[in-house]
Amino acid sequence: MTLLWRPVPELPHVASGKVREIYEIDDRYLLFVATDRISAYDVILPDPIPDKGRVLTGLSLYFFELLGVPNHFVTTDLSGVPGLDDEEREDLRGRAMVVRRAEVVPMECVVRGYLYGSSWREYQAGGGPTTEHLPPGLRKAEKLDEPIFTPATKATTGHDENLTEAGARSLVGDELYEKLRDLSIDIYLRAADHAARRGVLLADTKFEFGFCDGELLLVDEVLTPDSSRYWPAESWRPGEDPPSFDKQYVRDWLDSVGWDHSPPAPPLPPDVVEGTRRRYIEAYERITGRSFSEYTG
Ligand code: Q0N
Repeated sequence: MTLLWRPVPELPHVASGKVREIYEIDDRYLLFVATDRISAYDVILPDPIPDKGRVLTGLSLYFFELLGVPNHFVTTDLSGVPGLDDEEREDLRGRAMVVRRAEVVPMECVVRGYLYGSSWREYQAGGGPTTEHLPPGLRKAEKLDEPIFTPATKATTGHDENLTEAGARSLVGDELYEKLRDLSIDIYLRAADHAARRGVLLADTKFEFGFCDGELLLVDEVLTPDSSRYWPAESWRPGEDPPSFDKQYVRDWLDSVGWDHSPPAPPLPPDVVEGTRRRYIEAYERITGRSFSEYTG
């Protein structure tokens, strides 16, 4: 079991997320790395969750293959990536993807099948950009009759900002808006159906798209617990807060020690790290129906 906190390949760094790192291989390819960092209540916790990055990458690979939608994934074989020593290659195994470099569309393509999170907050406050087409009288976490497309802008700092339909159309143009909406909803429906058969509800998810050689590609990570809200089907009740499949365990511990959600977060005891790791692995195994130890080899 190897840990990855801050990968440091000798490659130019392109972008950082809270938990992901992107490096440049050359003018056509990037190295997309999921680290073991974890955030809770929007704060990066001081301890990594071993194998979390592999769970996320394994889920992305599973869905890229299942969906059959044109995407940026090239290979997980790092033997052709220059500038890595053997130890770095081993640390990155299973959590790094070589991807095609694309021109990323500046809009997060969010699809929601349930009314929760920022959409629920808007709805409850009397309506907002993501709820403009919803009927009145819905409860928190209620299943929507049809999934809704609720795109957001990538805020460079702080939170993403939900767009109105008109705002999204003017950002990317009507033609691309309609293509991204239809494709995002179609992917959501297929993934939600797949997860539901395995006892997991896909409450909402976020996709990113890009253009490469004139082709529209699904980029970023897909349908991971970091880009999606997964709920155990048996604990979902309309009107209540369902537990997060992956993060509830660590959130409950953070709540139990009275942390006020302002950084830094307290260090995690080893049993909380291990319990959280188990939940991520369980999410992988439940959603894919595959064994995680087979994935990691
Ligand atoms: C890219 N992001 C934003 C880190 C990742 N295939 C690609 N080609 C060119 N650029 C990108 C990709 C991809 N994927 C995407 N940055 C660069 C995604 N961030 C969000 C925060 O975490």
